[in-house]
Amino acid sequence: MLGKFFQKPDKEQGERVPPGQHLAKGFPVLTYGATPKVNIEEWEFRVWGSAKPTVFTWSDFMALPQHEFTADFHCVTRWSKLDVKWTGIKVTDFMNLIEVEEEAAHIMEHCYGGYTTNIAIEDFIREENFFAFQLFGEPLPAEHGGPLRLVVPHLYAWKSAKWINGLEFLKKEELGFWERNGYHRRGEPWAEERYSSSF
Ligand SMILES: Nc1nc2c(c(=O)[nH]1)N[C@H]1C(S)=C(S)[C@@H](COP(=O)(O)O)O[C@H]1N2
Ligand SMILES: [Mo]
Repeated sequence: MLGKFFQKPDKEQGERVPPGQHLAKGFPVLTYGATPKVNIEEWEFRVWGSAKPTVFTWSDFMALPQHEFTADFHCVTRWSKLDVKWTGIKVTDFMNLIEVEEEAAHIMEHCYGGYTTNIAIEDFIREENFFAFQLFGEPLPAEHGGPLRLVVPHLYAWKSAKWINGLEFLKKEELGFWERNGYHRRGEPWAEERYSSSF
């Protein structure tokens, strides 16, 4: 295995690779099911649940400030990729557009294709989280989540929903697709929160 699919990190990089992870060669694609094809004219993003129901278009998103982000990416299947370069919109800038009820404590991320993953609001509204629409200066390829995906660098990458199209605000935590199938509810890579202890 080592050699063909993984690179040995140098010392400085090694300190950035969480326990039990190896550096991937290239940027693997990890999708459960088919890659949805979404065109930007029909693309919509919805907010509902414990928040004022609102629908956003592609141009609503593109009107927000755009930034470049460099982030490390850790998949629970044990590969990591350091220094991924994205262009996107800060989650905190998007949050200024919506009205969330005070009792909301959790979010279900929804996607074209039906994938879901849950996240606590405090993990979602971090300054370094973003919605990405470019990868290494090119439009985000469909297999990596284009036209738009979420990136949450401090959690395992299954929380970084590809083809994201909605946020459902929840008063109580509910589990998303992988979390119902045994993955950890939070998924912090440095603590190796890989699987739920009840599995
Ligand atoms: N909609 C959707 N988002 C998803 C997934 C998926 O199957 N569907 N897989 C997750 C997992 S397990 C990982 S590791 C990353 C992989 O992102 P990549 O394919 O761009 O490397 O996307 C996450 N987001
Ligand atoms: Mo993953």
